Amino acid sequence: MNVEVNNTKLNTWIKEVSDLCQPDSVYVCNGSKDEYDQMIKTLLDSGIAMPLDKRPNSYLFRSDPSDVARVEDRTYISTTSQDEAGPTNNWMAPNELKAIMKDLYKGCMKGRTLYVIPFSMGPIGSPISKIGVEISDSPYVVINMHMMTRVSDRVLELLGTDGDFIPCLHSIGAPLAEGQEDSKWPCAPIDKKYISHFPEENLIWSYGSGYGGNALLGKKCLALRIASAMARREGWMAEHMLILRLTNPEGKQYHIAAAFPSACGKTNLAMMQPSIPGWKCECVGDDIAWMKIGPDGRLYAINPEAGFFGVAPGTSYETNPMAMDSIRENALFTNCALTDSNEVWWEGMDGDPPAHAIDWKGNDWTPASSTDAAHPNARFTARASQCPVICEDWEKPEGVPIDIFIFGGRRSTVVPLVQEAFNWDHGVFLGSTAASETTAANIGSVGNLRRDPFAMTPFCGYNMGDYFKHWLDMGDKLGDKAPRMFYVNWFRKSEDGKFLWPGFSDNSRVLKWMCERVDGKVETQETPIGLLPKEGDLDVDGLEVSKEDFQELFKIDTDAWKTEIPDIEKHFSKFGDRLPERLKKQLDEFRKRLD
Ligand code: SAT
Ligand code: MN
Repeated sequence: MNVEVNNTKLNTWIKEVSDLCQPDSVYVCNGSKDEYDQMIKTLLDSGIAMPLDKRPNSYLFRSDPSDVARVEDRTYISTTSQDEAGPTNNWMAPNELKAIMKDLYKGCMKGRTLYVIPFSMGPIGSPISKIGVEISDSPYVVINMHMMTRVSDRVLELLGTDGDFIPCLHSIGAPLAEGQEDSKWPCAPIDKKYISHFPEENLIWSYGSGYGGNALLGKKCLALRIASAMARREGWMAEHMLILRLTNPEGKQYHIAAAFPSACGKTNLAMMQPSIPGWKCECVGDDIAWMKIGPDGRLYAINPEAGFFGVAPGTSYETNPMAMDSIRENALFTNCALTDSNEVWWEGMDGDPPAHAIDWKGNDWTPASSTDAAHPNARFTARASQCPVICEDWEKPEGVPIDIFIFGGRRSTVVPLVQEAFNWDHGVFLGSTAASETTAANIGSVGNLRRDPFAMTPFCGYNMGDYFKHWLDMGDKLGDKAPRMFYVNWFRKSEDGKFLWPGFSDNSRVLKWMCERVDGKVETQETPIGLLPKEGDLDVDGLEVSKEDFQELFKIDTDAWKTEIPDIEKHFSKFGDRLPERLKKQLDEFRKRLD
């Protein structure tokens, strides 16, 4: 071990894991630039990292084609009783799951270095932050954790001799025999991958994958699955939400937190530059919000992460210039294509596609190829501090006060551009019944409609019926200080399959209407599904959307909504008696309004 660790729990754990996994060496990370550079050098020497000529200090990585996204089917919430994990989570009893995984962990780091990565989610030392330590045998994980979390020896200092932390054990599951040549992206086959959470003891065990949320354990595993379970016990919220600050031309600030499923535009909205004059948008976070009620009774949010792990395809100067500027240097790219001039490329990037490139699998690619050059879940990693519109208060320990909650998903039909909830309970009903067409962020089929309550289906660390109850309880506590709730759908399509709404910077028009609702400046039209903007209230100055398309965007087809009812009933029935009565009442009232 390169340094002495003084924390008793950490020392014992490192020893236990070393005995089990049998690495060649143990290295304790300090988060320094030197350490980062050293890791990059090792990755360059072994040909795993590819340097990019046009982006200083930036590198491309290619994963194994079997290891390209989160694996929800292999993700477990392991609690003593299955009921505690609930119907939306895979479950196995802790003893059983641990026995299987201990077998897999046995000798799994042979030929590799065990990295100890001390990190903080949230500013180091802040009362709302949580300390985790990830043990991993992947240098790719180390450099990504450097950007996505606060890795530092100050974390170890803070832990002292007896401080507590959340242990996050990760192995790619690919031991090296003596003299065996390593592959470029070692990992275990899909049926050996396990992403396991033990929320009763705040513990994470991940095995077999090196990609994103499966391996960077501070993100979905700690900051959502484990944190959501802690939040419920302790009376706060851990949500799959971006956080942004919108400032109107008079200088009034509004803070918005929005929940959309993975790969549905959170990063784009978080960094959006308004198309309406005089309005300003700044990013606080693009994926996760931790929220607590402050001394004034309002809800305050922090972004526990330190970087972005964003979907590359579709990101361009047209759709998200601030993301493009965030990744000009010091960025990591995974599963993007590589052009002949050593530059990354992906579908939807500005300009013409390159005449020739090497695709994400390492094969020759031309625009005539029948396959994508970049994987649809190709990602960039960059520090949040590199974002030109990062909010000056993004690291404020007390967070920013939330005025507006937005829920939504990807729906090509039925759901209008925007609606406001009648009240908190109705908002919780909208959040709990949110549905979205599936994306490439998970291994599985793409484009199927699934209910994804609050965009938390893959991330809720306990019974989702109880999670709905927690939302209702938080509303009761917040009372008239509760944020207003809205539901949006940027993705409605016309019959001939084109998007009806331009989205991106024009989403500011919808946000402006929400702010005006908060200020009581505009009235609404009441419909069976919620409150819609009155004609003329949505600012469409300078926007080229035809009258017909506009009508289509806001059309409420009662028959189509009636066909949603059986699906919502089926969805709710899964939760049995854990489904709060107040949501049953909401469904009854919805049914009546549609009649
Ligand atoms: O791979 S991650 O879980 O980090 C990205 C996502 O699915 O949101
Ligand atoms: Mn996400």
